[in-house]
Amino acid sequence: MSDKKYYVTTPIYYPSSNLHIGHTYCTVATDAIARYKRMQGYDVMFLTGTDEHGQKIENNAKAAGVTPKEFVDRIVEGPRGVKDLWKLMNISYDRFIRTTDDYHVAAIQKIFKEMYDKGDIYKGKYTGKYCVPCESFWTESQLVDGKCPDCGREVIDAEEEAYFFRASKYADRVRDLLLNTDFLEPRIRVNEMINNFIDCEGGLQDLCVSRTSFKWGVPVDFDPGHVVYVWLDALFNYTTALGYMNDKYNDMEKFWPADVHIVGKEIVRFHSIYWPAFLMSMGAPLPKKVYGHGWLNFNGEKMSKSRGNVVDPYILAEKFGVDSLRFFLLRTFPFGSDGNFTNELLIQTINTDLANDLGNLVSRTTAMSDRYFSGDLAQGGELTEADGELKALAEEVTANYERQIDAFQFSNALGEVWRLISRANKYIDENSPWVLAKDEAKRPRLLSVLKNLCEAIRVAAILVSPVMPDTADAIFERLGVPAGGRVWDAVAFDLETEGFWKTTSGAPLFPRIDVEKELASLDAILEAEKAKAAAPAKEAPKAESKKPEPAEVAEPEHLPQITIDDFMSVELRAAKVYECEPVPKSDKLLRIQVDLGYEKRQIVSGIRAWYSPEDLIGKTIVVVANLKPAKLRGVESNGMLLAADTPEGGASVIFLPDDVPAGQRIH
Ligand code: ME8
Repeated sequence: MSDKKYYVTTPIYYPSSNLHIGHTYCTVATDAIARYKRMQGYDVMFLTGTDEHGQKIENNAKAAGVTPKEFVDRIVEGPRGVKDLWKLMNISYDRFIRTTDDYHVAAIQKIFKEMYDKGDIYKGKYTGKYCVPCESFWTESQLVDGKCPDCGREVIDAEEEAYFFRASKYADRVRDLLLNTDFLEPRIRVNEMINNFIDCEGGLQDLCVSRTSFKWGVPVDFDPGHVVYVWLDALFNYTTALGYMNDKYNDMEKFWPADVHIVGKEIVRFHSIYWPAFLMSMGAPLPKKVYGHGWLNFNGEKMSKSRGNVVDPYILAEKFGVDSLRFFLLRTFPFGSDGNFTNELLIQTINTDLANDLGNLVSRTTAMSDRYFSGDLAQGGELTEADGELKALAEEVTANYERQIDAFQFSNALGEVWRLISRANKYIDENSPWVLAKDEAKRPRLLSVLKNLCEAIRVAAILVSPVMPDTADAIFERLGVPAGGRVWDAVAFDLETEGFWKTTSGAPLFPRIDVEKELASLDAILEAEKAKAAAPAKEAPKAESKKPEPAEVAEPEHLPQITIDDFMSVELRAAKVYECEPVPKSDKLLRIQVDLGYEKRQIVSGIRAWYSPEDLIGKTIVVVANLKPAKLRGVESNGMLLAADTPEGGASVIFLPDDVPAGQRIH
């Protein structure tokens, strides 16, 4: 095992609702770092997870009529939940921590007690302004226009008996850490932290680290009624997940201190001031670095559920491909600054950088290799001096790329790779292989031109592999690069390698996107979200205007009220039935094969008494697409079809008009 170790983390996200493109951005960036370090031979620990306690989760669970644990379980483990999203996005995390995990809870209790015993946590009274969504207390002077300085939302007055962490005691050491080391990057965030929180009026304030106003947290075991403040609970995840103060893992010695915590700029305060102070209190080593990345806005506005402008990574990844989305996020936005996400930009980037530049380079090269050499470039060739330029550029690009990724500048690093790709495209035009091909005497030269191109593409594929792992593999396959040529050790441009270049051509790696069509489709989705967000909760119809219910209809069940978000978490889709048959040995069940447009599914439904397969085949039905798979009579069912109860106790399947395309969302 390598003695080069690397420990990298994402924030642990709140599973208070489904994650969006902002969370995906941070996680994809962290994944690229982890993959890059693994590629360079490091033994990597990549940690992500969820921050599951706190008032917001308690409130949301209550509104949904479930326990907080049921609520977070659904968002973390359920269909299209956090773990599903990371699987879809090809996130190679090594460990996933949930702060409700027993070992973490027990460790937090020990940590809290130890800080209390040494006098760094003491009991007092808190009066202040509290932002519920951010779980943050603020002093009057910290508010901006009377609102939460982090998120701009309303704050409420709050007073409670509480435990405090003596942050003031560590102010000098934290200032020194921020000012005199590279602990916090980008550097521009340092002054902001020092001026606003350490050298501000009154200095660094002690931090309130317990709550009594709600229950959903780690209980302070020596003082019932108090729960540990969610940020103290959350920050220690980075160490408990390695085994700190618990026996579940034993990796502290190996991986702590962390090499870098990747976090969004709004939580830099917690990570660069309180986190080191907590660790100083516990006498534990400090992480080497905190990197505060910028925010993604959408069409110039902050993304927010209530504006209905939250970008859903699922929709984009399914439409345009996981690697394209990963690439777009890291190529487009300089990591330390804010960025403006637009669908136009996404589609343009895919069409230009991926379809035109990279995709075309691979297609042209493999097509010519096919045409002129039946895909076999292994033997022969004739180099000229001009080829040295491509090699020199590849070397320069590789060195710059490494420097940029080491500084978390993904956009610049990819920009470097695209210099090589553009140069290779130009090299094709300069060397005009189609002209060389007309002259038998120039075949050795033609072969070398194609080899040069393959080699430039191979180097580029290694460099893009942390960002687009599947694409890199697909390219290696097309070029016939053996395993030994796909690794960092082989990144040097070298035409002498043996056994390379049995190429195959295939469908374009990145089909061009029809801009108008896809923009219209994304706009329609956005408009629907906005309309939903803007729609006031529908008033119950007035008693006098209410139509009399038909006598046969049962009394409503008076289920708990749900929010629009709850309803939106049920994914209803149009599905085309293309096969249907009775489930053997069951007189109730039909096995129905449906096409959801983006995938095919089997569902099992107990409607055989009222429908024969012929009644359904070719029809468009409504399916709950994100229902947990279940087995009915041993047959797997991946979803449920919608049907109305009939007065006779039967079922009347809901059919949609035939022209509704498969996979359309229904709400
Ligand atoms: O803050 N643009 O969790 P969280 C870019 N549980 N990044 C964004 C973003 C956006 N619009 N929105 C979110 C918490 N992020 C705490 C963390 S860590 C010990 C506890 C990313 O669910 C960004 O990385 O609010 C941000 O810091 C993180 O998600 C916040 O996620």
